[in-house]
Amino acid sequence: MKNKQNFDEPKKEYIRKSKTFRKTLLKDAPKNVDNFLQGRVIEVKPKYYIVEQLETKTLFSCFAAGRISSPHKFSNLIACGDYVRFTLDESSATEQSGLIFQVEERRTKLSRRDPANPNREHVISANNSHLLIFMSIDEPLINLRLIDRILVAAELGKLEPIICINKIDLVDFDEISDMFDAYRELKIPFFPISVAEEIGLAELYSFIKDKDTVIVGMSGVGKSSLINNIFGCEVQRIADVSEWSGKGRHTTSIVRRFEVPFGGYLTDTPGLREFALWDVSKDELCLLFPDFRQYINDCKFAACTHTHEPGCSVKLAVDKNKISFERYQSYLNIYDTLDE
Ligand SMILES: Nc1nc2c(ncn2[C@@H]2O[C@H](COP(=O)(O)OP(=O)(O)OP(=O)(O)O)[C@@H](O)[C@H]2O)c(=O)[nH]1
Ligand SMILES: [Mg+2]
Ligand SMILES: [Zn+2]
Repeated sequence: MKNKQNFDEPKKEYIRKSKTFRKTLLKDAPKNVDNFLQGRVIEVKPKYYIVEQLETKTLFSCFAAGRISSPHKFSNLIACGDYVRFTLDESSATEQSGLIFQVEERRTKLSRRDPANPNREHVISANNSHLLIFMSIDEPLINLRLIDRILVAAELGKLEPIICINKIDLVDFDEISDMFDAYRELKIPFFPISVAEEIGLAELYSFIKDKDTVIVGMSGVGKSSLINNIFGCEVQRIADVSEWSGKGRHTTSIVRRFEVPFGGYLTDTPGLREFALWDVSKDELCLLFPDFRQYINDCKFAACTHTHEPGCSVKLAVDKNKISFERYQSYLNIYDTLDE
């Protein structure tokens, strides 16, 4: 059976209690899960999950069982995109309702430090192939620091990054296009677009066709507008730009995965308020900046942090414009926020 190796008998230490469904606390997690249904979480609601059964594509509303077997000790139990094992809930009045008992190991993930608890990981979406970093050039203003931070998260989560700059109808993009040269040099697929004016969309769509992409970005940049454009109707609510105040307005509040009409999948996510990296130390950060890698072994001090030391090859490369000044600012900015 598909993915069977991931559903061996649950190990005791990995069995965690779920917060959402304590009432059905089981004495033991089930030992034989072969008869369970296999599915993928396609939507995370505040109290339950929409799970698509793998074989039939039937949708079920599932709660987390009282105890769930999961290989992820430090993160949220269930994320959008997770492969799960579930049973039908026979006590439920509706047939399309189930209980999730197991979560499979995540192959890739978009994750950050849980804003509510610095000791925990918050996985926003799991098992996607690509990460679409979605920004607007203005309203809200482009944030290069955030792009670089999310690029590090892509590297950590084994996701292929794509960068998309929306709302180019608001500026003369040719004038400012060189501010993105560092990403072009890194060979990251780069798409300046305007959803409103339908500029650059064909190129973006042909790139994401047949891929499994999660979109991430600040609130108000136009993520849901893009999804609606793809479907040609309002599948996701969007907020009028005149209502948008720059902070605190979040139109999309749940993570939701869509099968797109031209092939492939797109996962819409709520706008980010903050994005702190999870599970990266100060000394490994430079390795997550691919444009720094060729310089880091030539520094005068073996333990160079590339922040202040004399004879630092990374700083020298910045001075000679071989490393982008903005990328280096992002490195310093992230470095400051990390634990030793
Ligand atoms: N000028 C301009 N406005 C746009 C463009 N695309 C989207 N907008 C507007 O930007 C505003 C926010 O769009 P949304 O699609 O709701 O943004 P979002 O990223 O989904 O926001 P959250 O759900 O809060 O994360 C809306 O008023 C859109 O009409 C564009 O290409 N140009
Ligand atoms: Mg949205
Ligand atoms: Zn150095």
